Amino acid sequence: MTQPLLETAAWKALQAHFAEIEKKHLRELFADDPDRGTRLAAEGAGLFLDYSKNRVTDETITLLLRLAEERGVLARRDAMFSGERINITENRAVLHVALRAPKGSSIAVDGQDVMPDVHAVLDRMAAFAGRVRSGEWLGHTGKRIRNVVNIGIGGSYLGPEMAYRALRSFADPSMVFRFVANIDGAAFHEATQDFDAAETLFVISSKTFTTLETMTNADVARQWTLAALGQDAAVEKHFVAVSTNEAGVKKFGIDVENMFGFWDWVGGRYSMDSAIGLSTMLAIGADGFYDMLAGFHAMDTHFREAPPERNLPLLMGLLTIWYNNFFGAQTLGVMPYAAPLARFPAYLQQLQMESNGKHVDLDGRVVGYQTGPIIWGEPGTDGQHSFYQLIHQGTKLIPCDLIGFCRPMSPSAHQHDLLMANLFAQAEAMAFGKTAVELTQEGSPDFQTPFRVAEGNRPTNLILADALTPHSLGAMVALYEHSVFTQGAIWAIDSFDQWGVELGKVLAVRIIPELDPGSEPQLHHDSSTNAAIRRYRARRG
Ligand code: G6Q
Repeated sequence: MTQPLLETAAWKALQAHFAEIEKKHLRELFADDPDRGTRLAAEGAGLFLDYSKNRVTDETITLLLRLAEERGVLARRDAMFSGERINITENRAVLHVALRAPKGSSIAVDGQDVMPDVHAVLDRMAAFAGRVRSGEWLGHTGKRIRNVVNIGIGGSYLGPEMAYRALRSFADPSMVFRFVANIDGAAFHEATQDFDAAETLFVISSKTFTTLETMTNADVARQWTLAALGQDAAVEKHFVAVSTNEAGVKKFGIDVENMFGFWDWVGGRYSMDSAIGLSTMLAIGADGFYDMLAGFHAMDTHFREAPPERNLPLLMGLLTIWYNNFFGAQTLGVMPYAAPLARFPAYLQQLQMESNGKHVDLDGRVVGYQTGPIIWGEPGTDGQHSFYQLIHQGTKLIPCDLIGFCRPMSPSAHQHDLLMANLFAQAEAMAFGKTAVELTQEGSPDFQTPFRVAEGNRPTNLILADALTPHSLGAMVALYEHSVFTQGAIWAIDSFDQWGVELGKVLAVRIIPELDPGSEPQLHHDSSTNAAIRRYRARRG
């Protein structure tokens, strides 16, 4: 039995320390400690983290690191890297770190080295991607593949879509990539309406190959292809699968030669660097994909080897605990100052909320403390013109991660300076705000002053990389993966299962036949659900 979190010495010390820190303003912390802006920073895997604009002192960090030690975070990290079955509720190893370990390394699950299989799949993916990109792989009618549609949902969708958008400037511009997740037929229709089936490849991405949304969309895709190309044989040239379920793939009619596998020790939300990343590799090529894996691996190595006080994921995870459990912050904002990272907050939403949205600890006890925060965000500067108002002057504390890149993501260096000026200004405004005295000095009319006061003391992490590249994207995703890991280890929860998702997967199945127009079902739900189903049946046309 793990010691209950709230009874640990480090937790109690943090509680006492919090009572002091809570009253301190970042203005005071900076005034008393002029070096903190350079001292409270760390670097790893090409990423720079400035955490000085957090409501912490050196003592806070020492106490948080002591908490990590007392909770055995680093021992659990080592257990994960060595292939132990740390996902106890599913009795599985958690080895996404093996997906990006270089050739020649060895990582064993139950005494079996998994690395030869990992690289065998990567080699097959690279060969396939090379054939499609070069035009050697042709569609059923002999046309070159120009369009790729990834059909998958959740962990089999968010990573590939996020990565494609982020790395579009590295992608083959002669090919179009789309992503279909939603079971709403409108999603498939919208993604394919301007496509020629003869030039379109579907990548059916599903770990289980049973997920209702994905299997429904895959069937629709097959009908759409056959309606245009006429023959069953077309499936072979226009469908490939990414899955762990060989039997399911065969049953669907995809040749297992065109199936790319992965393993039960890869969680869905940790799978964008497995074969689930096939669409990413088709877009940016095998070299680009390997570069992304190298970025992931560099952060893995940093997490394993950097001393705790300079360990980026460890520090970020602990800061999340600090706000979540001591300040009572309910949410964490992630604002990438990079338009190509538009889907990064959504990606992190799943990574964090599915991993740490748990209410029971590893011993099966209901936790008596808050676990995973709500993650949300939009790219800067867009968010500044909508919800930042609440961050600056509302009543809620919202710690934010602000992410930026030193080199422009477009030919316009000037625009990039404007973007980054906004990032730096927002971090400054959130920390230091605007006092009544400053406003008066600036000529603010007295009647307006109280409304214009911005209290400040809003904490931020600044994450900077030199450029948005496959490598830095990989490092950034791994940074958040290991921060999520750190939080889960402190809370002593299983960050790698998802029983709530499994529940959702079965609920709709009972209602589907009740919506069948030809049936007269006896409804046995609650009165609200019964009424909603009846209304829908009567009005759907
Ligand atoms: C991820 C979750 C979930 C999963 C989807 C798709 O960690 O388990 O988001 O990825 O439900 O599942 P399949 O890949 O099996 O279709």
